[in-house]
Amino acid sequence: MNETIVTTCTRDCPNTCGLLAEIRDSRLVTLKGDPGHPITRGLTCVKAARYIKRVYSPERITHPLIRDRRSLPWRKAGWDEVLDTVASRLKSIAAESGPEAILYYQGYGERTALKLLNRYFFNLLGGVTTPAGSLCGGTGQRAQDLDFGRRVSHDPLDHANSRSMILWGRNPVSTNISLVPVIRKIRRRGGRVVLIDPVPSRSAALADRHIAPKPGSDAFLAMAVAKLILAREAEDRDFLENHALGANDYLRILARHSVEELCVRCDTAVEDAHFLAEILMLQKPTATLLGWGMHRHREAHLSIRAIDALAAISGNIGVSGGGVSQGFEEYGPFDQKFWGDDLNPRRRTLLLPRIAEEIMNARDPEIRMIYVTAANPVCMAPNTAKTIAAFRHAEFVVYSGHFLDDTADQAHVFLPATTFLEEEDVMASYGHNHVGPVNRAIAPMGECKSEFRMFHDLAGRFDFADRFQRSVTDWLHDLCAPIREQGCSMADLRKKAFRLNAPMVPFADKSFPTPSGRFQFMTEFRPEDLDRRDPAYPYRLLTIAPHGFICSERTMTGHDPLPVVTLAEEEARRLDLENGEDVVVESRTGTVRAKLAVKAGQRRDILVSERGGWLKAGHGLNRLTQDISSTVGRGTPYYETSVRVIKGT
Ligand SMILES: Nc1nc2c(c(=O)[nH]1)N[C@H]1C(S)=C(S)[C@@H](COP(=O)(O)OP(=O)(O)OC[C@H]3O[C@@H](n4cnc5c(=O)[nH]c(N)nc54)[C@H](O)[C@@H]3O)O[C@H]1N2
Ligand SMILES: Nc1nc2c(c(=O)[nH]1)N[C@H]1C(S)=C(S)[C@@H](COP(=O)(O)OP(=O)(O)OC[C@H]3O[C@@H](n4cnc5c(=O)[nH]c(N)nc54)[C@H](O)[C@@H]3O)O[C@H]1N2
Ligand code: SF4
Ligand SMILES: [Mo]
Repeated sequence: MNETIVTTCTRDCPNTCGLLAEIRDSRLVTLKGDPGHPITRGLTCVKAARYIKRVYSPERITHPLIRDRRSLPWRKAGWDEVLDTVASRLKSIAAESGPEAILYYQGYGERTALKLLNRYFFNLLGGVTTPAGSLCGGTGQRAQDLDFGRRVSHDPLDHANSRSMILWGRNPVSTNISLVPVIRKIRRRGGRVVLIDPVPSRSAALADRHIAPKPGSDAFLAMAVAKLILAREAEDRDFLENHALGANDYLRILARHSVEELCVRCDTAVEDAHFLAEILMLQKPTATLLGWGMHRHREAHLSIRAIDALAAISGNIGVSGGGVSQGFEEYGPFDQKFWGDDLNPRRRTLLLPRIAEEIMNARDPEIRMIYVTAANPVCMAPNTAKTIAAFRHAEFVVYSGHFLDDTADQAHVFLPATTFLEEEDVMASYGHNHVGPVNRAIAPMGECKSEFRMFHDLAGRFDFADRFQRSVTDWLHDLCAPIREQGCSMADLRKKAFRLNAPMVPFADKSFPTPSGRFQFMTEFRPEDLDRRDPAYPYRLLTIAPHGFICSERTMTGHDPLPVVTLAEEEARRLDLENGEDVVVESRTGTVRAKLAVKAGQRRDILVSERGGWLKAGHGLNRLTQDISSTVGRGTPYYETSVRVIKGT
């Protein structure tokens, strides 16, 4: 029998595509973009088709596993045995040491409506320790909160009104496919598109010009361009005088530096700054899209705030087709009281960017148990050696997921989770304003359970069972109350995506939820904060989004034997290294063996690689990264890591 199921991709991806899953004889045969979805418009990434292989992969774990010690091999077990074991550990540790001896670590793998209930479960348990901060976009979010009061982005549909676009550290060809046709249209209309990225990413081909500043130095470029606009008296005076706070302070900061000096500091040609200024003056409105790579620097807030300031000076705030857009709140449309955070006094949080140290240093109580869902921190958190030590410090680790990845290797129990194709749920997006249905396309593989079902069955072993054990339909009805209030019935939401009542153009009335009610310029800036260097380690390690995978969503067989690191031709020559040669990459934190790719036209001060390869497959680039926190926003400055490259042995 053939059937087509309308569903929504739940992967960690800003597109949150509407999908059509074609089922033949109960088997998933194709996954295509839904032509009826207003953002997807039938277009998805290469990873969508590949996901079918992941669902049916022979490496996928489709039955629960258990072991008494990490050194022992896994043993298959029934759900009753593993859930009994997990429940008894949760109970005994909470009774002996208090629930804060348990760390609940929820990753970025799947952020659906029902996933709110994971934390609800732990709050019913008494409230456990959770991470705070971000491995992803925390810095940018906080920086934009400071400027706008709240980070709110332009609806991607509003980019149809843009005359020009700046892709500021974003790589849509790999990470935001639905934006690609929008970008092409801007150029077809005669508008300019510029990519600003130290790396010549795949998206360079989309742009009229690729500007490659020194990593982490974008603030200087944004300031140079602002100065050029001011010099021509082309700034938006009305906005600066009537809708902004701190404009004069910011103009004074700009006055301290010349355009030439700023361009030297970001190692960009003055001509490139002129090119950007021309676009901002002559091709209004300009949409600026911030990527996530921008965040992964210690002082990233300064760059993001300088970019916001540039948009303000050039008259692009609160204007259709303009704006500085980064992303949306993927849990925003759901009723957040179901996190259950008000059930207990505030519980302990651990700083995510320094999670390993934080776990090891936690006292009263110590962290005795870690429960991981939809995450692979051993691979994806910074400083792998420390992360492994921290996981080993815990006496009991539960891992819920799909594959035996680096984090599963540190666990005592493996709970096999369904993929979104085996689930019923609702998904909102961090890349647009549509929520969509997650409809079950195929039956759960083997004995896999959705995370909701796991917590539902676990709850049955506790005295709060009746508060958790409700049907998926009832829970979704309640979780989606704010969506229903906007006029979308649950029946409609099962059929197709719904556009939330969110602004197309944020701040169109020029009022901002800041303390002053105005846009707030940054009023302090120390250039030396952005100029850190370590002469012994000359290259910034940029571990960017792979084209064919999302982060560590891979399998053992899906890896090259070694990670590939890309270096500029001139540097390879200087170091007497050849394309394809084995090399060793060293940082102050660790060492990784890799294969060298030599690239003409790449900046000389960077080493580029794809993030997410597994440690156990010989990759594990986070062995090199340092576990520090960003100055603002508790983000993780992965790209603050400097490395050197030497010949392999
Ligand atoms: N194919 C694929 N898609 C993905 C993902 C994936 O791994 N693979 N990951 C998902 C996730 S978790 C996220 S957060 C998003 C990320 O989506 P993007 O932000 O589009 O992708 P990134 O590769 O993280 O970063 C984008 C670019 O930022 C650049 N960059 C680094 N430092 C700087 C800087 O100082 N200044 C400037 N101007 N640019 C800089 C990098 O070189 C990189 O090319 O994509 C999501 N989608
Ligand atoms: N060096 C370096 N490190 C980085 C980054 C970088 O740029 N450089 N980027 C950072 C970024 S932006 C991010 S977002 C983080 C990501 O860090 P993580 O969230 O820890 O890692 P992912 O690799 O996205 O793994 C998500 C896992 O969730 C699983 N999963 C998917 N759906 C479900 C489900 O329903 N239930 C369960 N239980 N599991 C599910 C997937 O199979 C996958 O294994 O990594 C960060 N790490
Ligand atoms: S991974 Fe991203 S682009 Fe690919 S189908 Fe899913 S949401 Fe769409
Ligand atoms: Mo991310």
